[in-house]
Amino acid sequence: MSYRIPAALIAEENAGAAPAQEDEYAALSRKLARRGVDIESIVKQVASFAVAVPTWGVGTGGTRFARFAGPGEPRGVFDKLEDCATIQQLTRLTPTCSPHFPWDKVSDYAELAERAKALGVGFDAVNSNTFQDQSGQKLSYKFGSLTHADKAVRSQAVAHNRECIEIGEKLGSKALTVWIADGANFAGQSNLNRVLDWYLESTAEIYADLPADWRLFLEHKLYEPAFYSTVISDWGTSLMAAEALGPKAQCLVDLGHHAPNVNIEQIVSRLIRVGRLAGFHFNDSKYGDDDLDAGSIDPFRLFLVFNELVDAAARGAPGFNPAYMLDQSHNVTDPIESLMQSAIETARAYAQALLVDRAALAGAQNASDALDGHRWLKAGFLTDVSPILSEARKRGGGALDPIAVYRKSGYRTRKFEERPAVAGSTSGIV
Ligand code: RM4
Ligand code: MN
Ligand code: MN
Repeated sequence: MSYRIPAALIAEENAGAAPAQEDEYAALSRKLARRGVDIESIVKQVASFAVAVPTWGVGTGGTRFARFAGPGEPRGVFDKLEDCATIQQLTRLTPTCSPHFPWDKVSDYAELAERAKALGVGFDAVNSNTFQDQSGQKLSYKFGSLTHADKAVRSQAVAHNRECIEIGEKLGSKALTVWIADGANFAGQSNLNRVLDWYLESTAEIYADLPADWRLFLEHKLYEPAFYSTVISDWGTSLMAAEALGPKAQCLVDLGHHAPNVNIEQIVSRLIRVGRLAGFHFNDSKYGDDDLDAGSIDPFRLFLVFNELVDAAARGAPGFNPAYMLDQSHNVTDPIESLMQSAIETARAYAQALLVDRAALAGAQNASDALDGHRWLKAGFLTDVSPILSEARKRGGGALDPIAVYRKSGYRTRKFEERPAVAGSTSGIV
């Protein structure tokens, strides 16, 4: 039997932390009541918040220089599911995981779905991978996949995406996320117009195979691994493609995939406006696609994104149904700790955004009172919502302090014993 954190340990640790939690929760409750906010309604909304964990995130990540493997890393998707389940067990924020193929390929998907169910996790969007050559693959993606100059390569990439949909159906997924590395390192390497034609042609074939209740998430990225141009470089190109494909195609925003200083919350607002926001890959960044932990560099930006989301939900924006996922690479931390912390920081931004007095904010905006508008926003951002987050977790059966319980449990050491290293393990992104 593989080790799982005992419920008794969570209960015991929660009991020890309860007096401080109750005191701080009561104080915040009084503070919010003075603003006319019922803390219970915020706790309820936070309790129903969910963000998917990437299966590739529970292995230690790396850079193009090196990967420093951690102890007890998952050796395959069954181990990854266990780690995802542990994150959910302690945080109650991550009921699903987002698998990546062929990294998570198995011979029996019914068995995989059953194991996930037994562990209490479901499956979110499936991710295809045509940015690497897989062993035994006939044609190479070195010069592109869905937009390769050779039709045979494009067809092979389309077939892989179709296979991802088939697998996803067996797992209960409802969306396919497509991110391609296609692009150019040299001006003149490819025709900027023709590659987009090929992208639309290839994705139209994938789109035609989508089940009726599925969505196609198109993920843009400005650069890397292509450094002169990428085919789906920005939200404008992504939106063009989504509109050409049809209503089931939407644009996925990975927070790390933009030029420095771009106003991401405004992009989010625009995509919501046209009913094309697929959802997010949350992470944080200082320079590029750094894949750092959500909220670790610029929590204010994360808050501003959630401010747009809460505003859209409040006004009942048509077609608003974003999927939330994390997409991070953990190079210097225990990935389970990073993912727990990131899920909590994402929920924190949501709770802070819920606290913004929208009527007062609109009043300031309508009166052209710039500073007051900013102050109403900041009032949400500057509220320490930690007692709300802890309360929602505790009520859901999670831990008041997930990282403390995780460390105390010795989970990582147990997994180190249970998971002897296998040669050629592919955990993490390098
Ligand atoms: C890419 C992109 C994709 C992710 C891969 C691993 O930069 O963010 O979403 O699947 O990395
Ligand atoms: Mn991503
Ligand atoms: Mn990325």
